[in-house]
Amino acid sequence: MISLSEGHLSNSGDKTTVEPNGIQEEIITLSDYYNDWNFDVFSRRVMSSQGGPDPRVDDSLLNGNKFDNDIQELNSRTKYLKLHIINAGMSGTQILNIKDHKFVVIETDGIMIEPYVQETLSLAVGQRYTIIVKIEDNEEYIHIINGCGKMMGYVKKSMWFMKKGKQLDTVPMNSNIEIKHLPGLNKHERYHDYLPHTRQNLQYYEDYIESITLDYEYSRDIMPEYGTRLYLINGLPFQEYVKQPYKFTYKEDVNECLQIIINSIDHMRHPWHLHGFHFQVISMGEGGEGPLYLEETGSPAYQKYLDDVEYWGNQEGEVPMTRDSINIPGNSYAVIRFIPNRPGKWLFHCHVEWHMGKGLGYIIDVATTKSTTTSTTTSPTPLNHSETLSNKVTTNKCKVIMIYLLIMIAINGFIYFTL
Ligand SMILES: [Cu+2]
Repeated sequence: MISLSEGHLSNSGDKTTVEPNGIQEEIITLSDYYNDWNFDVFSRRVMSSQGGPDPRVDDSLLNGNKFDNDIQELNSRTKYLKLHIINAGMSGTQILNIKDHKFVVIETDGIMIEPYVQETLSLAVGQRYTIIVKIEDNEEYIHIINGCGKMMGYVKKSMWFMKKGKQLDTVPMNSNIEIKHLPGLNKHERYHDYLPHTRQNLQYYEDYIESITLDYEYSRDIMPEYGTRLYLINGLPFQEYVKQPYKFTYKEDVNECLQIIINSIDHMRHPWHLHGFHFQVISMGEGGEGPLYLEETGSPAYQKYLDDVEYWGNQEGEVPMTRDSINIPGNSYAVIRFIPNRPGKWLFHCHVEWHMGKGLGYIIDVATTKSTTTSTTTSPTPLNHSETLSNKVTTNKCKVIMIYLLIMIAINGFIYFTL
């Protein structure tokens, strides 16, 4: 059995050299599943007048199929299983455990990290990881346990990597495994632990030129323009930011950093994803701290933010967790920083597709300039809704559905051409 302990691999004393010819590389995609076509779920349930943001999850998929106990071959000479794991679902957080094995996480959302040992992985929608599992000489199978989050509990599945000739009926099935009791299960983002590998020459973004605050909540009432309840960011749904994005002008000779404070005025976790950039996670709550406002210096959120800023200031040469997707707890906050140096309109949104359709998205419109002239950052101002209100509800719903469809086509295209 492998004697790794949780934490950074450099601290565990295991200095094994990995031989390239002993590595078996595989992809595992995890997804929630709905019996109805997602367009129907969205238009008939989520966007109806009584529709909620979380339709019932009917099942889960591992590598695109619904089978429980699916078997893949473990090559006879495999010494290390290298798994690229992707939560490609619509909504559910995915839990993944490899029975009786600790594994080493080496990559988060495309960023190589200092090897980190753990027992159970929690993947919010959109998150990606690469892990390494050591296979002992006498091992004939690896049992992967997966829990797909749904409103009450998990859809539980297993898959197996087995050496040729080994039969499923000869292994212990452990049907009494409880996902919530898996060892080392922790849904909080490990932003102090998943440190980018120093070879990538990244630097901690200590200063920022601009800080914006996004408060998000679910509207109390049905919004007449849309005929359903929507998520609002600073009082507006995503559909309004499509028309009026936040604008940022980046000066190429200054390397300016943008800070975003995301405040959850909501009881649920939401997986936020930024297009176009990796961001550094400076600080995050664990749930219940309440929102962070830089002028409210007595709040629990501000104290945690202050502790984290001091922490990173003392970490010589270390860079905070850097990725493009994080799971923000309810009644809490996150602080991210990045260099917005690519021109374009970039989506920043909850990766639960139902929530994005219901308004939980934002757009950052980046322009770049070579000069050091004054930047023209502008916060969105409320639009003239009297004009919007006069439009027919059906017109707005059609627009929402069209935006949703375009996003789904883009995501499916990405998955199709990259996997
Ligand atoms: Cu969400």
